[in-house]
Amino acid sequence: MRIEELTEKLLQGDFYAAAKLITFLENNNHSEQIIKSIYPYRKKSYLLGITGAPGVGKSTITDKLIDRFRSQNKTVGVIAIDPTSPFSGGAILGDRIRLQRHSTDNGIFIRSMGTRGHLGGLAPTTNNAITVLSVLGCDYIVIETVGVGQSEVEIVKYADTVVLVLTPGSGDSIQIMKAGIMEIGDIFVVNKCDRQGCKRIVTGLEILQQLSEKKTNYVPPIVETIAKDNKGIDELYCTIENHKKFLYDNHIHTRKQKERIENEIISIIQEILLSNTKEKLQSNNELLKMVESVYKKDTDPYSIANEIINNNLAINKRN
Ligand SMILES: Nc1nc2c(ncn2[C@@H]2O[C@H](COP(=O)(O)OP(=O)(O)O)[C@@H](O)[C@H]2O)c(=O)[nH]1
Ligand SMILES: [Mg+2]
Repeated sequence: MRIEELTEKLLQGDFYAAAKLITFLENNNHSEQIIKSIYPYRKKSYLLGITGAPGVGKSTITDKLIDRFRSQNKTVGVIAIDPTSPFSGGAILGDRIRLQRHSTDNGIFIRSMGTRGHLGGLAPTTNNAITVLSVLGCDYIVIETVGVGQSEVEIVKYADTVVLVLTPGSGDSIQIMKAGIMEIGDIFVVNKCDRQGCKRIVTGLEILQQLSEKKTNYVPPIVETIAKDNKGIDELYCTIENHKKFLYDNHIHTRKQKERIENEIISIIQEILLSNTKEKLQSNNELLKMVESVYKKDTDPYSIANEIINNNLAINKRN
């Protein structure tokens, strides 16, 4: 099917077209044409980021939240990004199987994406997939990403609500605690509360909460869950809705949307510059010569990088 037909079908709410278009975008095939033609038709989707170390229960939580959204007749798009399995061509099997039970429901669109082979990280592809799901008309778009603070998953920062999941026994939790998490999470979920050690995490978070209370007028709530048994999910759902209301009431939502567009533009610039430059350098072995001259101490990496960028800009200007 041609791109024009697919975008036309997407505008009519066709899931198959959405899936096809995301594949095109993932392979950076006609990305510009697709995005240009659909961008103005984005609907009012609410972006929910769910992040945390591998195995903390993000997919399980997403799965249960989907039920809550669906019971309100809301449509949901899920983008699961999994940089931990770069060779499997996408997300871990567990996600697929667990989320599969929703696959016959027309109000749910689920897509997993790997991070392999993307110049300039994951941001452009993820942004584009979000655009497709927004045009499709999803009321909620959930983005599941692994880890915090890696550049390729920074996209989650631009979600309207970021849910950071912690759990006892994952070493990362302690690391995350140190890394200024109050700025990352809008809501903290301590999952696997059927296990020992949860109280310790909750107490740690409460201390951080008190510290941050002095600085801002929003204090990220803590929700304790046992996601596998559907416990605490109702509370999490209400907490998300409360944060959503907070964003709208304080006009923060619009600001966030604009920040997201800013990020989108910058990531496209990065991608274009990087792919242009890389192509040119590789086409005439130029990079090898430059490596050689740095190796021989004739010059240094910064000077070379600047030279390449300036040449590139000059060429683009001429064209
Ligand atoms: N004990 C316990 N296990 C859970 C809970 N929630 C999820 N799990 C299990 O933790 C494992 C990893 O969950 P998953 O949702 O795939 O984690 P993700 O990698 O963060 O997406 C799975 O085996 C889940 O069944 C919970 O509340 N308690
Ligand atoms: Mg997962």
